[in-house]
Amino acid sequence: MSGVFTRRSLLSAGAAGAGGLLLGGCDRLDGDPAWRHLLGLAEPLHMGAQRLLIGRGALAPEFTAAQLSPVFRTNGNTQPDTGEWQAQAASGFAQWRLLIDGLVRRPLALPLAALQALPQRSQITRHDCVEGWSAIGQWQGPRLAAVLDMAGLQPAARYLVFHCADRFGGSPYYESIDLIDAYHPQTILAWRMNGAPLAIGHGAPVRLRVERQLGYKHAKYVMRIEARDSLSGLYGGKGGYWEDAAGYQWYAGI
Ligand SMILES: Nc1nc2c(c(=O)[nH]1)N[C@H]1C(S)=C(S)[C@@H](COP(=O)(O)O)O[C@H]1N2
Ligand SMILES: [Mo]
Repeated sequence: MSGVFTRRSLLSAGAAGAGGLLLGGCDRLDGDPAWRHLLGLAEPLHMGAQRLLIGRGALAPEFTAAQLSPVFRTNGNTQPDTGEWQAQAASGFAQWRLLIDGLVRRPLALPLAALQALPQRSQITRHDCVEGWSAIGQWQGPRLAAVLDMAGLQPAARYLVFHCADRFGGSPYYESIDLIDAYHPQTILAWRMNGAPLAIGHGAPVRLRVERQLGYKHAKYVMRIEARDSLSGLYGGKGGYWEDAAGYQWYAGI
């Protein structure tokens, strides 16, 4: 996690590596995005460090059915209190629609059946909550990428915001990710968990699984996915409920 690498240790590691590179020609170093990052020219350290050292495209570990946790606890809100979601739950989510809007060419309102009809991905992964617990579960759903391709992102789109049905003290839960995580192969809109439709407590009818990040990024009760060019001006401006409310890091890569 973020505490492992300091700017100082990265700079010295980079300097050591640079010695070898320099032998091969310093022009190569100048254009190297990783090196530009170490010089402080690129994005914030934590996110850049992950991309540099292990790659943001790397897969999260997957497990076997024998390794599934016997109990996968619920956390945070376990039942939205908004009337719209409650009415939809009462009718088995028959009227539920996932809205895809913002910077897309074709705004969509997808019923659950449309998500179920897309090619499915199933993965057994470990969920890590910052509060200090982990659990291994199986998740199934279409890749977020498939839904984004249906809607067609506009060129200015940089972030996907997940608007949820639940609130804490009147503030809606929301989360956001960038396009690297949105198109990551393990980023799915999960409607099944452990071989059964997603339970209410785990985010029915659909939740985000963004397996390379901590638990709070995995938005439950997703109602709307909004493509944006910036996160500023949205609620507290930090890109997520816990980021705004408690200073959690927006990029929660593990
Ligand atoms: N909409 C919404 N999504 C949420 C939360 C929440 O309270 N509301 N809690 C987050 C946190 S902190 C964790 S650890 C996981 C918990 O998921 P689970 O209830 O399936 O264990 O959901 C995340 N996504
Ligand atoms: Mo969490």
